[in-house]
Amino acid sequence: MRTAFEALGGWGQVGNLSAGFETDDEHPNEGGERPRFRAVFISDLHLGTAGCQASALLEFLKHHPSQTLYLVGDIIDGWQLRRKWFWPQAHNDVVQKLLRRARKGCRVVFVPGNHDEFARQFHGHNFGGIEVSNEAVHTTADGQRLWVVHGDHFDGVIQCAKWLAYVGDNLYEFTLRLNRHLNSLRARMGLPYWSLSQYLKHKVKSALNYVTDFERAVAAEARHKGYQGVVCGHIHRPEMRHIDGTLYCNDGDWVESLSALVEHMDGRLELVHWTPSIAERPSEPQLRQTA
Ligand SMILES: [Mn+2]
Repeated sequence: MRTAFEALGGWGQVGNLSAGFETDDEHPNEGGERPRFRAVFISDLHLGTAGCQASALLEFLKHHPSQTLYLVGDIIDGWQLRRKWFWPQAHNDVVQKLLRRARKGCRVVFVPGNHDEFARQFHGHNFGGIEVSNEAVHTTADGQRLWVVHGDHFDGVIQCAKWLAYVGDNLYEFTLRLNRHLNSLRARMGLPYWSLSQYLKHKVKSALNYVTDFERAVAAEARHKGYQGVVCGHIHRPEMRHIDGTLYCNDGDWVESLSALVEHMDGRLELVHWTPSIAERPSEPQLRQTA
């Protein structure tokens, strides 16, 4: 029979005693450090869909303990879950990890997006230490005030939301494959060659225009509201740059880009692209959900 000491991992307990923040229960010797970042911003996890890279996210969170964690929308994909229930263990682990983080003293702020808009009615409430707020303001160590918002409200402002279907290289590759099948079928039916990829290239171009328009619109609104910058998500396009003097940050997503925005202790902002360890990588790229 295993002793209680063995069951708790033996030597790992010592690490537990000294750890203040964000001790990882499974790996007590790994994550038991004080927060190394002032703030971490993540969005577009799309938990509840097959595209969500939950284990990579868990790894990332373990390596990025922070004082504040912003969940910038589309965390749980209510749209997909309503259609088809999909909830593997790893998705549970993410939710548990977030709750545990809040319990260990990290301020966790959830800014709902369009896929989890059901949470918007809980604005101002607190669930297990997680604050729900439809928008937030983050002040960096060097005094910059950043507006934190998911970004879907700008869909209505911008013409042509056709980009929705065209974001993501995997989808593009899939379309090229489809193109081959389609044209062999057309050939058998005696129809001339028709290039789906040409058609798509035109569409991708308008998708890129959409991205630029989105970025400009969000930055302009942040400026209009008197903020020095903005942190958003929604379009699954990680980015950090100044647009007409306003800092535009998009923390990306955990479906495609595996990216986050972090604020170092000195107020420096950085876009982090997470590379999952070999063991965590999915064997084959899948068709992923977008925005
Ligand atoms: Mn969204």
